[in-house]
Amino acid sequence: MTITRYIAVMLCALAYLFPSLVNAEEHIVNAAAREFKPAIVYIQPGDLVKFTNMTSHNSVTYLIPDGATGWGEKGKLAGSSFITPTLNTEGIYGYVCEPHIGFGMVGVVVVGAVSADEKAAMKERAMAELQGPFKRLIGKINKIKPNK
Ligand SMILES: [Cu+2]
Repeated sequence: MTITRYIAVMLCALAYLFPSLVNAEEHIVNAAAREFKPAIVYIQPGDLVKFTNMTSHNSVTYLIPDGATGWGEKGKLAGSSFITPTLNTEGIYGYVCEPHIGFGMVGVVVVGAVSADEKAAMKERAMAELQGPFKRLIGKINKIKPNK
């Protein structure tokens, strides 16, 4: 077996064993003047989100599903663009732009399938845990369309 063929076979095996490495999709959210566009994105487990135009903004999760890992660093601007880690845990992720939270610059990422009950549970958590302008995330959670 030539080395080229060996490498080709190994790559096919890797793609078969770890489909998320191959199929991971990058979803773009643009930071407009005072809002994220789109403010609600639906992605698949293993995908990630890239925030663009972030020079004067940040993106920090304030609500994440149980067992999930969020993103962003509190109190710090994101730089020109910012890419989340691979999002593997299904559920609703609520994030805010801290400098513009007063303008309602918040968004949600829905990973995988979310039921109406899960949406309601996350809304309840948001109402219990979030303070002041951070409660603006509740409005975005309200607009999520359950998909299971
Ligand atoms: Cu902002």
